[in-house]
Amino acid sequence: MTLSTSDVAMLAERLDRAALERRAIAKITNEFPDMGWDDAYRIQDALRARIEARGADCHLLFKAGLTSRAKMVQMGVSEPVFGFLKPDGQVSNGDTTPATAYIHPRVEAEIAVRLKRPLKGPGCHVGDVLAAIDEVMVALEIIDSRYENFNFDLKSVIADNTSAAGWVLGEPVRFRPGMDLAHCGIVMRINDAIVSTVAGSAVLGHPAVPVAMLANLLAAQDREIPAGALILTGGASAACAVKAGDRVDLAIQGMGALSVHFS
Ligand code: 0L1
Ligand code: MG
Repeated sequence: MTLSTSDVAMLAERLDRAALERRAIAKITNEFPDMGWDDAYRIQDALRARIEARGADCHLLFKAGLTSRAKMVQMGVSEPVFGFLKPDGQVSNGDTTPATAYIHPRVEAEIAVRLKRPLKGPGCHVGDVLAAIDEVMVALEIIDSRYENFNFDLKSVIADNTSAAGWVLGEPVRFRPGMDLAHCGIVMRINDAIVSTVAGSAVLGHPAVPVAMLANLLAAQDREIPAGALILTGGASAACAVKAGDRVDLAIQGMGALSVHFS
């Protein structure tokens, strides 16, 4: 830990303003190259506190990021990251969202899970996660790094709440024993052109893996993933840039489909 409490607050405010004003900024490690991993999550926590002070309740909304090999290669990193979703970032399935609501939006095909019981680490594993899942959903994450040209390192991106911006969910499907989240096919299309075809196993081998990792990360702060939590398990493919006029369709085998339009 190298950042003072006032630096953490200043950087959270900087990132919050950049998001509110849809303005890209330089990555924060340019100015604070020695900041630690815990500093990055301290800034993310301070950012969440600012957002919750405006009336948002984020305590059941989690996301994993950088979970697929394709995404890690795209961003030049080798580890997943974790953040939270903002309630007002949700776009209803089939709806239109203005491209101007974002700085430089990209979309990611994801599997979302909702838990029926809490998950607490350390030692949380895939079996615990599978026993705790109540529902699964097709999910599209709309990411929007607050950094110029998506140019960042892992610490900067954690502080920036892992580029979280928008999210779309399909209809919930009851999770049944034997439902195979690793081998389900995932197809994303933009304007009817297929932009990715992958399987759920692209997410760290199984989408339950990042959920277990999140529970174990939170345990270090004596926190847990509460019952009822929604978790976007991370992009199964590289992220695709979108612009006004684009329509995105996402289908996952056994889970259904969703669509969203950018105006
Ligand atoms: O959800 C994600 O995988 C995004 C993680 C942050 C990196 C990025 O902006 O692509
Ligand atoms: Mg994502």
